[in-house]
Amino acid sequence: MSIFTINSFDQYKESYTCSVENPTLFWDQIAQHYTWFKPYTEVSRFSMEDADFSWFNGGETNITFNCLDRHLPELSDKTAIVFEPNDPSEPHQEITYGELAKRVAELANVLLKKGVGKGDRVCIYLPMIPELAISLLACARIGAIHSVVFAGFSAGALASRIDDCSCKMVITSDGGYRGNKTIDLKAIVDEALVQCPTVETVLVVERTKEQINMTEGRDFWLKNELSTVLSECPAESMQSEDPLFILYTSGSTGKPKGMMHSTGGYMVYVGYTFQNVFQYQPSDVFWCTADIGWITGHSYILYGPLLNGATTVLFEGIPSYPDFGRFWSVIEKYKVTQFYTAPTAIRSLAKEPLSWVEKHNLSSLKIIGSVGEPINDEAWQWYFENIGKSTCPIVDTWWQTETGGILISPIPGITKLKPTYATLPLPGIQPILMNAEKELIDKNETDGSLCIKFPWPSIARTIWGDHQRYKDTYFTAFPGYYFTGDGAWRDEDGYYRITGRVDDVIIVSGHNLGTAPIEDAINEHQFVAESAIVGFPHDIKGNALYGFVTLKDGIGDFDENQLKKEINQYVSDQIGPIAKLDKIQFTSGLPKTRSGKIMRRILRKIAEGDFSSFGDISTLLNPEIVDEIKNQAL
Ligand code: 7RM
Repeated sequence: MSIFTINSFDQYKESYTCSVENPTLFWDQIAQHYTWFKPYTEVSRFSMEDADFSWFNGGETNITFNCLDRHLPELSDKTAIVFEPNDPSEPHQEITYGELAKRVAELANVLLKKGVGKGDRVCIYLPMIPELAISLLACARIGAIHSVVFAGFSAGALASRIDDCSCKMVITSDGGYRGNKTIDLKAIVDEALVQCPTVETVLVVERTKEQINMTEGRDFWLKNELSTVLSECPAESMQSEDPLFILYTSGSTGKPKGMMHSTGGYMVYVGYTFQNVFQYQPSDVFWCTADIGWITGHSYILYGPLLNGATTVLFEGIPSYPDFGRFWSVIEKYKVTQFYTAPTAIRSLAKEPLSWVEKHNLSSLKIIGSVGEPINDEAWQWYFENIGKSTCPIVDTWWQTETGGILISPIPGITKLKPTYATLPLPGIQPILMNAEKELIDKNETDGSLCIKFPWPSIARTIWGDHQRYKDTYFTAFPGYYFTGDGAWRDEDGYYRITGRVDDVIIVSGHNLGTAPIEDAINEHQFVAESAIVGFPHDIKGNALYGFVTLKDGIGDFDENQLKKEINQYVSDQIGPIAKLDKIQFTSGLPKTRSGKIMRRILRKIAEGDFSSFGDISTLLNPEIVDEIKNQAL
């Protein structure tokens, strides 16, 4: 049997051992699963010191051939994409593999006609509509490099991303829907383009039919252009190392980093991990609730599912519209079998009455997943019991924009689960923990900085235009290893639990405290919805802990001081008295990035009493909360 699909724990161990002892053999076998126009002559070549990686050298392929053509004609009538619009009363769409192939070819021909070719950068700034998926694939079809910018970013954030990689074209829409709001995307693009001299053409998808400005000679309605082209477009033969896309990720400091991924390695790794982490079967309906504007959407809404001939749900809306039952109603509507979302969404829905869940039939679900942040125990249990009905395994998948695909995750039904643990590395992934002295820690039951010892096919190749920064950020802190920036705990079985970003570790009286376990303890309290811990300077302890806590809806009157005491009791019981909070501030929300991660750096400044400047908050979803928190700071 093919080793591509992991069917048992023994097979997992066998694959894992092979991947470590003979990575060339292992990845060669996995890569054989795909269609190569020209076979590769070398599996990989790399230097950790120079942050230089290449995979499947000499090989030529096209990821869209592997996503589309390879499945035709058998799957031409199978649904590739189910589009669920923001407004549930608007008809949904089911796009078959045959139709998707045609629409991708047509858009690819429009790109070619407008002078976009291999290696050119195309910025995609679209809501979660089918044209978004089609745009990425159309770029890949002709070898253009896509750079998707989440359609919630401001004109300034968009302009800097367009400029950084000098895009020749922007694909956008008149507007977009999100809950009961409409966003004037084209107006934002117009504002951004004042600062973007490299953009020659703007293609505009019609979505909201709102009045917009069209600049003569630059802006074109996509539907008019599509009527002028052929429905066939051969897949460009790409070198394995040719860039596939750039995706910007904002660190806590400095300008966003344009992480660049290349064709062959990304394809091989993402298809392999989709198959195994979600134990994909041909009749499944897979739903990842991320936006394609994030790496999770690139890898597990679009490329991973299509590489496996799967049906993938593309959801335009938000979890709270028209009501808090939306996710559960979509699962019921399409009989979703794998559901993949983020802890922030789980916590926000767990705050609401359970009746929203109970109204819907979720019996189609087989596997449920989590990604983006550590999932605390409270949220894990809620998700497991109420959504997974205590039968669906939870895959807590740890990975990054930089890693291209999932690195640490259970294989559902195969790896024994442990709540809040991402568990074990996937085949090909060699995690290690490093201590403060930069030594490798061999033993279990220890925490440290999480690094990866050996490259895997979908590791980012560079930061666009700044290889030095790539090296400095990921390959210098621990020479010879890839440094993830995350801290982790490894238990007695070798399972990994991600404890948060190491920048967020707080040293209290000489003890290193990760944020995740403390927040986990606080969230156990029945009144608490979410929490975030930061440190602030303290004369005696060096640092003390400051907690920002949001409460569940509808808890009525309560005694604040009593509740603070109870919260500290939970922390003391679970972590120890050392982790008790000096200050607890109740707030109606936490500052979050648009991808749902808590922006602790803002909270840290507030806790330190420094309200002068919060740096770049353009990626913040709810900037209004910053003032509220600041005004009520303790
Ligand atoms: C996929 C994604 C990456 C950072 C990463 C972690 C955190 C992601 C988990 C997680 C704990 C998880 N890419 N993170 N997944 N922490 N458990 N399962 O999120 O580039 O946007 O973020 O997200 O800190 O370094 S990302």
